[in-house]
Amino acid sequence: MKQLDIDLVRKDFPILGRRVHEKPLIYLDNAATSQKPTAVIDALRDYYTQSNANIHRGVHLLSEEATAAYENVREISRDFLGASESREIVFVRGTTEAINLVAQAYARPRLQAGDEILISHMEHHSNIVPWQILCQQTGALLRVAPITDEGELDIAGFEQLLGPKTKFVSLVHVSNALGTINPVKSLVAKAKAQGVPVLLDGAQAAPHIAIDVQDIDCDFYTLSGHKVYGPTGIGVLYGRESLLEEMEPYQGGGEMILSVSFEKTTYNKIPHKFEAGTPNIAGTVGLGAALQYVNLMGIDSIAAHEHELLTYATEQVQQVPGIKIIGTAREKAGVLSFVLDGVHPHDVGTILDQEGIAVRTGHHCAQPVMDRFGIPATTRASFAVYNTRAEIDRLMAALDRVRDIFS
Ligand code: 7TS
Repeated sequence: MKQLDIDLVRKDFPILGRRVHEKPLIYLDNAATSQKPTAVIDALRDYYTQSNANIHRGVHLLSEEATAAYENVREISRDFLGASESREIVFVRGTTEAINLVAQAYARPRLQAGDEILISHMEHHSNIVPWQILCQQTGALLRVAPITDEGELDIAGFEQLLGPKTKFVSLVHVSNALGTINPVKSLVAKAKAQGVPVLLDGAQAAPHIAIDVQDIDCDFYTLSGHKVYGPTGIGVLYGRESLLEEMEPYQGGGEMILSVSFEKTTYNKIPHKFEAGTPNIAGTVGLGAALQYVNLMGIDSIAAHEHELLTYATEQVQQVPGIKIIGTAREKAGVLSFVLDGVHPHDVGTILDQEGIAVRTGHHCAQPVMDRFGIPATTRASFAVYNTRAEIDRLMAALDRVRDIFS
């Protein structure tokens, strides 16, 4: 594993040079979206200045170049996720669309009233609401595995809910609100032992830890490009080949068909069957550049750096009187959520912003997590490869200022 030179890494991210309220930007809102390296920005620019064309249908050179670039990212994504076949990689808008696709195209035709879908109490809304919609459509029931006071999945509780009625399991790999890394391999094994397919929401895992879908043995896996240094509006759904083959299309339109007549339409092969219409070609090219950028640094080196930052920030925050960390799991990725006695998180966020520090405050689209801990919101600092200890020191100084103002 190589040791990263973070000063050099920071030079790859032009936005880190800007000032906010006359202070140097300290960007600690990476779980919402990460900043983009020059490699990604250049890939988008190069695509539009050199190769822009619609894909898969042109015989002209630009269309061939654009198609090759787009399909090459399928291969990069396959490799990034450890999938065996590039046709198991479906490009989508992001994790939200990926989960909705699986809920509607896989689960919906296979569920009956009384069947159960099992999720956990630490899911992002995008891994709750699509299943609630599905339950309304089918009469299936949503079951929610409990979490502990530390913010870990309660494994016994999960096992208890995993029963003969469970027809689908959908779990977050890394929690965006708590930072918890779930033991997905063993959870998948438990579900598979009962013949239940599993989707893993990898939106917060992809930027921080190595993923190998074959080793994990999940059936579906999702990521959002914009959280892993890529553009917005592009993400990946991995689906096990045999399941994708069985599934009906999600949306109809161009690209997803082989032939159309008013009497009979036949569908394209996977993965194109799930990519109706002109896709986000430029975004896909940008995603490829982002994943290659991550590969170049090494995901294990990124993880090690972020782990060190998290450990340091956790130690520092614990020394601030009146602060309580929400999410103290043994295995965590770079998320530090906390509440400060007597100060609303929005006020914390506003004062930090005045200091040039971008954090997120609120429920982080995980309201049930807030309910579980009996709080309306947290302040969340979330780390990326370009963050430094010095930035955490500035965060701590700014938190002192917050306490001075409110004392
Ligand atoms: N799942 C998890 C675990 C997430 O953190 C997010 C976004 C999503 C799904 C949805 O991803 P999208 O790209 O489709 O929007 N999380 C956050 C967040 O923590 N703050 O803003 C967005």
